[in-house]
Amino acid sequence: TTDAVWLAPGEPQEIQSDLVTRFQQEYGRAASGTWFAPGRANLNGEHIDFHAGRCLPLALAHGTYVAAAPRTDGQLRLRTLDPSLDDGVTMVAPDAIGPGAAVEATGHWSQYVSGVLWALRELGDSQPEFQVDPDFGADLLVLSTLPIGGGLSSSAALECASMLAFLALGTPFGQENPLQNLNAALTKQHRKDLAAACVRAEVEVVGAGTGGLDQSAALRARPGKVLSLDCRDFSVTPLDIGCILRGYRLIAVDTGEAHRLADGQFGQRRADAEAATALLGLDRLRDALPERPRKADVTHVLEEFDRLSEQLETLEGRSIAACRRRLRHALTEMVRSEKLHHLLSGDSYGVRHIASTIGDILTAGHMSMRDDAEVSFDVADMVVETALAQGAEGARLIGGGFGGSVLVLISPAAIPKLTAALERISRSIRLLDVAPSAAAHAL
Ligand code: GAF
Repeated sequence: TTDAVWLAPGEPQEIQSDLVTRFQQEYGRAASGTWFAPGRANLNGEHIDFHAGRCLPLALAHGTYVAAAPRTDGQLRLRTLDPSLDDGVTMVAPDAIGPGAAVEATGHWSQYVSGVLWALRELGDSQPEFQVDPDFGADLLVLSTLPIGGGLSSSAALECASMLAFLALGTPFGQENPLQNLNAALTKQHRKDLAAACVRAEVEVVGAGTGGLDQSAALRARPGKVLSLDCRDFSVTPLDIGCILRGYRLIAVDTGEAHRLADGQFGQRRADAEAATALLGLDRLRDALPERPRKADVTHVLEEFDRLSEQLETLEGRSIAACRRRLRHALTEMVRSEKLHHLLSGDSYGVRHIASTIGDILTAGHMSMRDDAEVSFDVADMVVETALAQGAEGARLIGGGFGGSVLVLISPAAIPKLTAALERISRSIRLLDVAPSAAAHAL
């Protein structure tokens, strides 16, 4: 037997120099620079960013590279080198940039890019340093080392790398801080604002119900750390995970089944949970639980839900039982996130103890994604079972679900058997080493 194949992140300098050469060939002009944004994994906190819950993402070394040069006719000229998406050059006219604009094919990848230019223009209206020249446009060439639609935030990586390119080439901020100077000039607050703008692009232009986890990870992650992201106010606490990574490895197993965030199922799950939230009389589900929630608090909220829904046939036309399951996923996921946050904030745990505790949280998260959120799928369930059978500390589906990747915490000694076993599940499986990496930057 052969082993499942590893997807390497590649050498950034080599990728950059290839991309710049391709840019010259494609557009007959030189690129002004190259920008990168990473994909992400997430230890816990799926489908709760839009409920103001806590997420614990970390940036991958894999991500999306954008080489770009400015134009003065307001147009975007775009091409991706990803074989699964490449359909030649796309031109986006100025009046096709923004919400509801007539982009030729709805859901086309170029919308993530044009949406970001629109969102930066909006941000620039209130922040003069980010004001984009009205005639600004750009040529972009895109290359990703992430599996597209692999649940590792390839969309947000594209948005965030494009955002930095537009910032660098089209704003006073970029002119004052050329090339790599941009990296040091970007404050934490800038990065927070830019992440929020990328969310607007995805929600208002692409029409996908993203909650901000992915863009925050791509723009605000720290090398060597997990980002504890409190989606009540999008504040972040970087937490050390040396305690897990000494003696263990985190691996993302891309199942090879691509998901599409803009399609209906993700939105349906979110709407079920929002209907339950509304029945509870809340704007944000996180407010149903105390600061440091426990299992008993979840039981209490579910009882309240049962009482309120007792006389109802449906909830906004939705099945009450299904809404209750979405509610239970979100609430238990919030409890797991808080537990993990406190676990990683303290230093009183032995390596083995903390690894097995975190592993248990991962696996419990998967069961909840499978049975309550109902966003898992056969291959992901098989990967989790296989990883556990091969001695992993824990494993779970990450991202929006309906395709995508499973995160596995495992000791290095167990990896060879795992990779051989995964290969028997599907030949499309790819493995990515999850090494907590840096946020989006200029190369
Ligand atoms: C997708 C969304 F874009 C995120 O905002 C988040 O909701 C995630 O699914 C699930 O946690 O990646």
